[in-house]
Amino acid sequence: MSSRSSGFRIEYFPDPVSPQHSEQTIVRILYGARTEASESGLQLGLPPLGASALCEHWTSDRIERRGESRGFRFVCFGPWMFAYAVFSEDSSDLQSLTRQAYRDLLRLAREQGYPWILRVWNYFPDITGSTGGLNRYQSFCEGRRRTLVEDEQAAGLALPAVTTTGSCAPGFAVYFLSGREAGKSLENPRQTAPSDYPEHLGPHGPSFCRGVSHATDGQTALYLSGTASITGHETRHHGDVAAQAREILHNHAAVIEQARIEGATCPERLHDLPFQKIYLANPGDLPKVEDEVNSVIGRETPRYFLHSRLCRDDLLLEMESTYLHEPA
Ligand code: 3EB
Repeated sequence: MSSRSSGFRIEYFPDPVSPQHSEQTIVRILYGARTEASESGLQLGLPPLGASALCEHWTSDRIERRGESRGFRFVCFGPWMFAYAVFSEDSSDLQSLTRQAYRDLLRLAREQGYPWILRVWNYFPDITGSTGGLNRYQSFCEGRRRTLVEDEQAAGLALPAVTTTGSCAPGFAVYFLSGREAGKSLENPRQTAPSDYPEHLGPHGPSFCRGVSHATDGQTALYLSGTASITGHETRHHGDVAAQAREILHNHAAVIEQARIEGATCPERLHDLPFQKIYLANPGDLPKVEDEVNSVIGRETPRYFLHSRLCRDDLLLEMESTYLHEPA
């Protein structure tokens, strides 16, 4: 009997139980003090709360090739590709850097045969810092939009599920999962589609969607974007971190419901999400968030707290999750 799985897995290990790099390793992502990409994996300057480091380990029995191209390291496994890079801001402003990084990302994905960008994570420091007219998050959004929406090579691509938060160390980190086959972009009826955000939030709405469902080759996935306490386009529950956490879980439930309506394989309930990755602006808020999460979804779901900065000063936390399912 083979226990080989047809898809890929994501597991988390608190320090010091870091797993070794193996033939099945797609990537090891280490959350800690610095942001750096190397052959052995990706380090992100997002300090975990309650541990000195946290290792996220992606594995698959189907790794076919590994390579380096266009500034990214990539791994192809079955119908998926994972790639990561860290870019220095030394010689370019954030908007130009983002625009170029996304061009390279799209080219890489297309050249390798995995053109459908499903899920992207972006981290850079000082996310609400000023650059003159726009703040850094808005500059990032403009650079990303120039490529993802305005470039000819992006024509016809659906928007990915995304997390973009502020890190605590220099370096612009981007990692993503793309596919040979398209996913389905999902919105949340409780929230304005990001691309339709009003102009006071930035010259154009950010280029992402609330979630992506993807079914391919024996594995179905639901990727939930970084989700904040926003309904419509407005931040809710100013200064109340517990209420923000509750609103976020409500938003997750709404995206899951939307995925179900659109025919995707979904977790039955919020409790069935395998983990919650929680980006927290103020480390001191951890006990309150922990209590609130317990009261909404119970204690079972593993949760990983990362110290981060968020793209609006009034957002106290964001939460994301990924649901992977292989039919028996
Ligand atoms: C929001 O809902 C909160 O610009 O890539 C969440 C997920 C947020 C992704 C992005 C921003 C992004 O508007 C912020």
